[in-house]
Amino acid sequence: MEQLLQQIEAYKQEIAAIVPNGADSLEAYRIKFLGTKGIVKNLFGEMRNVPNDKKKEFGQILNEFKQFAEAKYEEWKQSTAISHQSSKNEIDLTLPGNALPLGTRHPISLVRNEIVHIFGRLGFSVAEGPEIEDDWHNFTALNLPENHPARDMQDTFYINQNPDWLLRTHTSSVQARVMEKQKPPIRIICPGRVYRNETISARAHCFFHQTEGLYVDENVSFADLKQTLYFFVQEMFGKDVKIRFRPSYFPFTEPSAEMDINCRICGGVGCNVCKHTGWVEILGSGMVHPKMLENFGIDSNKYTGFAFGMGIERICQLKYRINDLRLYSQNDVRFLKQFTSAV
Ligand code: 2U9
Repeated sequence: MEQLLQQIEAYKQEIAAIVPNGADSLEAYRIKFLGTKGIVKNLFGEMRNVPNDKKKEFGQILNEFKQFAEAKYEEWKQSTAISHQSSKNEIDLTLPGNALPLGTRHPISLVRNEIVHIFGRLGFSVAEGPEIEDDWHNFTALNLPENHPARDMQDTFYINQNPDWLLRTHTSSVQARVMEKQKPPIRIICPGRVYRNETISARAHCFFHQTEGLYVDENVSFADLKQTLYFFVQEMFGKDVKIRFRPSYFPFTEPSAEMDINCRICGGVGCNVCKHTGWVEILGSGMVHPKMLENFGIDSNKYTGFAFGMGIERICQLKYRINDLRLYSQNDVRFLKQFTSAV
């Protein structure tokens, strides 16, 4: 009995001296003192050698020792958990950073910005106007007579509450608003969204984007128009681009011309985009109709001007080979993330 008590005292001192130092030695401690073949279990086994009259006293001493050994185990376990937690919270500066998913600009925005940039270098500034327009700015002021097919309900979205209001069918209405307020020289481009009552398909959509341009000053000639648009396509598609003009008709310009470039998709050999002609139409243009200048109080004997209009989706199609108009508005990330640019 005396020997056992001395032994217990020695174990107690051993336990008290322990400084908790990690999960591995904690487990070794548990096995040594509290395991199924551990010291506490063995000491309880010694009960059978203790005289009956001392059994109760020895039992109490053993229980106290067991609690002492278990308390050390709990204390150790807790300090290990805390140090594990704090090491988890430390920032490891050697780890690679988390990549932030960066968005990309929409291809329509990219091409719009590029158009603005190119014409900006020629002194054109951007003018904007409302998408909900009145009949005067969208049609009447622009020489589009009462019975013009574009005014038809089939082609134009009218606003129910007021038959004079509509969703603009072109950004020419912005030019009209500028001509109303500003005297020449006028040198503007008008990029923006326009609406037409079309059934959505690969080749048609109920909204699309345009950039129109207007230059009114003294001595503006058709040669200026040609050179300006030639500069534009060279900047947009490369110096090797070829152009051709075909006579056309627009109510707001006289004479009018459509401009083609040699097909950027097939290089002129012939493909679906150029309908096997080697040429694709990219814009309409012309000298501002004198009647139009007079409509806005500009002296057509003193001033002349040129104007043009193009669909941004069309330029996008040729630049990025996008053959379905619906892709522009579906917002499929697999489509959108392919486009990157500096502007
Ligand atoms: C004013 C004076 C002149 C704008 C012009 C075009 C030719 C033209 C279309 C091409 C394809 C638009 O995207 S499209 O459908 N545009 O062909 N637009 S001249 O002329 C104007 C406009 C306003 C006051």
